[in-house]
Amino acid sequence: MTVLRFVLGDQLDRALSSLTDLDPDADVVLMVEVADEATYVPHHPKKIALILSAMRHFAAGLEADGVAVDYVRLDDRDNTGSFTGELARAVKRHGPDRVVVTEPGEWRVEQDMKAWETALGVAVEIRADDRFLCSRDTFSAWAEGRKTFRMEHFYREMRKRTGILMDGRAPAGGEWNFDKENRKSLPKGLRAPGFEGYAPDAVTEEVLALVADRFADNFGDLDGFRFPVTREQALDLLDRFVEHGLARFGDYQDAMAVGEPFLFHSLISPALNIGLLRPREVIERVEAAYRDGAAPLNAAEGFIRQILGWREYVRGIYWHAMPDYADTNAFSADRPLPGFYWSGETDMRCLAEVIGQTRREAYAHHIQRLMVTGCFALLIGADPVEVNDWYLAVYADAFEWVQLPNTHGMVLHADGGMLGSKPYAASGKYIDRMSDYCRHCRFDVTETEGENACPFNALYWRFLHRHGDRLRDNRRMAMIYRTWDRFDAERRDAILERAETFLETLS
Ligand code: FAD
Ligand code: DLZ
Ligand code: SF4
Repeated sequence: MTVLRFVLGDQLDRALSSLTDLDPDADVVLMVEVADEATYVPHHPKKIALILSAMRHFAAGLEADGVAVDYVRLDDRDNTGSFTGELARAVKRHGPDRVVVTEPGEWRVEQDMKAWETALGVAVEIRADDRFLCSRDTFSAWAEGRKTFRMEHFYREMRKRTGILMDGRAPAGGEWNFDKENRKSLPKGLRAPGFEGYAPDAVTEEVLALVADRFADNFGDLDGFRFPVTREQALDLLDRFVEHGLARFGDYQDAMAVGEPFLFHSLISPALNIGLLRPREVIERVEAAYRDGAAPLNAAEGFIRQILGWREYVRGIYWHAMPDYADTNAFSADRPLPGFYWSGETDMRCLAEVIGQTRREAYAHHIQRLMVTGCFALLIGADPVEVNDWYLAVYADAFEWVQLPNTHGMVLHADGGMLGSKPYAASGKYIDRMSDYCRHCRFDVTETEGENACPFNALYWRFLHRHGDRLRDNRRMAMIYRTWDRFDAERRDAILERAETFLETLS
């Protein structure tokens, strides 16, 4: 009795639900490199290299343990280019009694998966992905009957349910959230640990050559590839973060600085999202560091909230609200994404810095994604579909279950407030407070009108003005509308004119 166990490129975990009852004497593990997955958006070459290299290392590890792996390479002659086509060929090769898979991370792939049994004439068992701490059913039960969801409520439930960072029934330290302490800008002279990374071995070198050959025209540099591609390397990255980054993670979580792409962030998201690390082990490691006195509570709580809270929350929303979620566009935004998102060529230093770093590293930290590239897209009214495709393509950790709710929900508020209570709209003042970008910019962050004024400022007021019908009644925005209303008509007109003149330069 042969079971064909189909493992996808973001499921590289030996404890995966589809592998738990693997019989090495009878079963075959199928892994396939396919063109469809490499091209459904123009992924950053480092992201493609990461996934293919990690897949090849994972397959080699299984084989070393005596498991039969049927591995199809991207350049194999008869490769059909799709999951469905490759599974069909493998079913013919092996004649399995059944196929076992773990549910995928993207809705479009799940639709294909659900059709496999009928299309291929073989039993297909789809198992839940238990790498997450909140199952899809548990999230749906929590969401049932709520019109809007709030991460903070969900997060507290998760803390209580899992016992993570709890002292009995109370949150560790007496508070659920230490965010107020986590908004410091970077003091002069403080050095970040940097990211040394992992030198490519022969397997990765072969993948790099393939990616250079096939995806050279995609946005992004392949040079300097150093992501972890094995579980051992990913665990080492986690160790390094806990040792060198965690203690300061809380304080400087929102800070940004010229030439400092990583600061005190963990950089574990690509490894986490493809299965090389499990969220629970990451959280437990960080909680242990706090309990041992190696990290303060604001750092440990701030970090754990990102994984136990945000990461689980956005996944829950994704599966709860798809497929309609992808079409949401509450502000009817329809401006094409400016070309400089792909070229990096702009005088706005904040955007040039974040896009340049994204091109080099396939990485930007959360505040860069949210308050620089994200906030600008929100303020100009960029088309959510184009914004979405950009984020899905350019980051090594981007998979739709996590990227789409962050883009449509957190950044663009396209979902009308399902994920968050208000849009993260901000003027240049926020970027100036949290970074040194403005000091290196040709625009003046203190000005709102005139051609040298920071574009974020006038765009911010224009955004509020245009969407007053939706946002004025929001309690959290009342104060800012009072400020706008206090401006005299002449000033309001001058600001709106500055915004329109700037927008004309984008087309
Ligand atoms: P750290 O700052 O060290 O945080 C630790 C971990 O917390 C991350 O590795 C990640 O797993 C988790 N995390 C933090 N914030 C979030 C969040 N908002 N949602 C989900 N998980 C979170 N994250 C992705 O993993 N993939 C994406 O495609 C993605 N797209 C994003 C798009 C936008 C517009 C925004 C605003 C955020 C997006 N994020 C995404 C969330 C966040 O920016 C990244 O998880 C983080 O920058 C990864 O870097 P890090 O591992 O150094 O994170
Ligand atoms: C992103 C990606 C890429 C670039 N290539 C592959 C691949 O060749 N084979 C594979 O199994 N997975 C790949 N992936 C990850 C898939 O896109 C991901 O598994 C689905 O989107 C489901 O989350
Ligand atoms: Fe960005 Fe404005 Fe600051 Fe320039 S002045 S870096 S455009 S926020």
